[in-house]
Amino acid sequence: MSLVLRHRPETAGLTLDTGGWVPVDTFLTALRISRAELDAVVAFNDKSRFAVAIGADGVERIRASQGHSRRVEVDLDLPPADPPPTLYHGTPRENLTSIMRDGLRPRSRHHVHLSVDVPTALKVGGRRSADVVVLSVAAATMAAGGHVFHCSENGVWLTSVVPPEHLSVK
Ligand code: HQG
Repeated sequence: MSLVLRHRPETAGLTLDTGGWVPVDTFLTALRISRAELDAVVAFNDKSRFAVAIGADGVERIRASQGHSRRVEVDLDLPPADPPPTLYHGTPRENLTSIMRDGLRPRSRHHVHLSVDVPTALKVGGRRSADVVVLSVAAATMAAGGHVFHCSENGVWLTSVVPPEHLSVK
C-alpha cells in the first residue's frame, strides 16, 4: 500500500488525485484486496500511515498521510502549524558531516521528516544504520524566523529544509 499510495501508483495502474487520494473501490480492485483487509491495515498499521475519508461528493477515498516521493505530485494541503520548541531527527552517523554543512534536505521526499521525541527519532534512523545520531531541531526558533511547518495526520512534523544553524547533536 505504501508503494502504491506514496511512491509508484502506476505499478497498480492507479493515478492519485492532487491531494493524494484514490477512491476506495478503485483501490480495492487494483490491489485485489478485500475491504476487511484494507480496514485492518488502516486501523492497525503501526504508524497510522493511511487515512480514509469521505469527500464532499460522497465518495470514500484513501491516501497515505505523509512520506510521498517527490516524483509523485501530491499536495496534502496540510495547514501550517506551530511546532513544539524542539523536534528530533535520527540519521546514520555517516550523514552527519554533510548534514551539518548543508542542513537537512528532503532528498527523495517532499519534506524533511521530524519526530516529536528521541525514541521515535532513534527508530527512524535505525531503519538505515545501527549507528544512529539524533539531531535536535530548534523548531520554534525556525518557525519564528518564517519556516513553515506542517503536522501530518499521523503526527510526523514536516518542513522544507532545516538549515545547519538550527541543528545540534543531541
Ligand atoms: C538524510 C519513515 C546527508 C536523512 C520514517 C535521512 C520517517 C541527509 C535520509 C520517514 C541530508 C533520507 C522519513 C544531507 C537529509 N546530507 N544526508 N544534507 N539531509 N539526509 O527515508 O527522515 O516508515 O527520505 O537524515 O519513520 O529517514 O516510511 O527520510 O537519513 O517518518 O512511514 O537522508 O520515513 O516513515 O531518508 O524518514 P528518508 P527519513 P515510514
